[in-house]
Amino acid sequence: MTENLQALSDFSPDESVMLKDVVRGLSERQKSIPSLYFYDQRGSELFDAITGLPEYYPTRTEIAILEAHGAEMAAALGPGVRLVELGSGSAVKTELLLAHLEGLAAYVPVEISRDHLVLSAARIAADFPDIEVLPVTADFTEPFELPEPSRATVRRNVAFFPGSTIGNFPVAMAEDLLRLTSRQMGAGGAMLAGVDLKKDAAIVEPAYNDAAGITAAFNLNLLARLNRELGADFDLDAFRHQAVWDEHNSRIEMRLVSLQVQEVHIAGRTFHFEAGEFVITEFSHKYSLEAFRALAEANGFRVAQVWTDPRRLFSVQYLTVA
Ligand code: AVI
Repeated sequence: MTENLQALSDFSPDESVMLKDVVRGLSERQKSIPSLYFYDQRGSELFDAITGLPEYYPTRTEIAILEAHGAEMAAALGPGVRLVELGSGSAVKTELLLAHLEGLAAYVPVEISRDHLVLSAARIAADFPDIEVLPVTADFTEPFELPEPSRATVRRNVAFFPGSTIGNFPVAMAEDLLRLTSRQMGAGGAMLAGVDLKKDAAIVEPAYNDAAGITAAFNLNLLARLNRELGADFDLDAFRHQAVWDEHNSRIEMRLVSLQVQEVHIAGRTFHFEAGEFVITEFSHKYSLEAFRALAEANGFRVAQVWTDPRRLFSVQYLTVA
């Protein structure tokens, strides 16, 4: 282990939470499964493959914005920052930002999955030997304690939340997360967030219905995971991936559609599916700049600066605690 990397204490998230979440979601009239369960080992690999697809514009566009404006972002953040990354799966983006930040007090990646966290924290610590890396295993939608750096003084806390993961939260949960994060970062704090922008359905829909079928495999992998980890008996050939643009709610809705009348069993419970009935597996909200400003400003932040690409597909937004 490198000297600048703090060891992690043991933390095992409650496995029965997944069973509870899945049973609750499948018991509703409109069945759903929380999208956070996409990301087992295979799901994370498939998501990585998605980010390189020709139709999937968000990742490469956000990286281009960080490449073009990373120095301005670092200047806005200033020295003495404790940079708290919410979710730590975004290697390239983090490195692009860290490369510009001078006098960082500490880098604090926060992740629920210990395995992901150990790998990403070790990589950053090795690539940036001068940065103190203080990983935290926690669910960042709940309050958690910020670790203190041993060598530097913290002048301000800044949350880094790239990837438009905020778009995967239902709006009420995005509001809760913004409020909680503004409180956690505290007075003088800020947040640098990647936010996918509202655009023509002709661009958004293909990003979630790629020709190579990787997003379909990513969606169906959720059922394979439930079979393996919860002993469910989903027939993967009896469901199909669907992703539709919902203009009214300005979001992509990912679904798994039942191809026939069928029953699925999980932990002694039976779930009935009609032919054509679907399970919602993910929302991916796309915000206009005005809509995101209203969301941020009603929930503890002020939009201080926004960077976008020339086609205005994606944005990186610097929000200061109000
Ligand atoms: C992680 N998240 C921002 C992705 C998105 O675009 O909403 C997840 C994803 N789902 C299907 N493709 C990618």
